[in-house]
Amino acid sequence: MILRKKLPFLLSLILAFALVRAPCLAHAALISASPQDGATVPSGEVVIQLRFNSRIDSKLSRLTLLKAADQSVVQPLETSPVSEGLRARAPDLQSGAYTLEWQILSLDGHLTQGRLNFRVER
Ligand SMILES: [Cu+2]
Repeated sequence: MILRKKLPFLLSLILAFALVRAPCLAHAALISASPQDGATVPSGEVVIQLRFNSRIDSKLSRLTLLKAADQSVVQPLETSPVSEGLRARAPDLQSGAYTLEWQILSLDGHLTQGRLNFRVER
């Protein structure tokens, strides 16, 4: 009897929870990257492009290029927005192993970050 009275309340509580939680499923996850993780690309200008599963705030998102060996910053990357992603140019990459670090603010206000590794060879 008591349960029957409380049921609508419980259901609305569950629904409210689901609605609050729902946007969190939308925070940005990487869906494609160029160079891909583990790829080898020719030296010279390397165009970096990352796409995510949702729209992002490109002004508050950033890409950093590091030397894989000691994780020192190679160069700051100036990014430009592409649809649901970011693009950057690394003008003159020498042979070696690199780590690309990304930090992305999705429009739901959540920050996600990750990294990928690639090699540059002549
Ligand atoms: Cu989220």
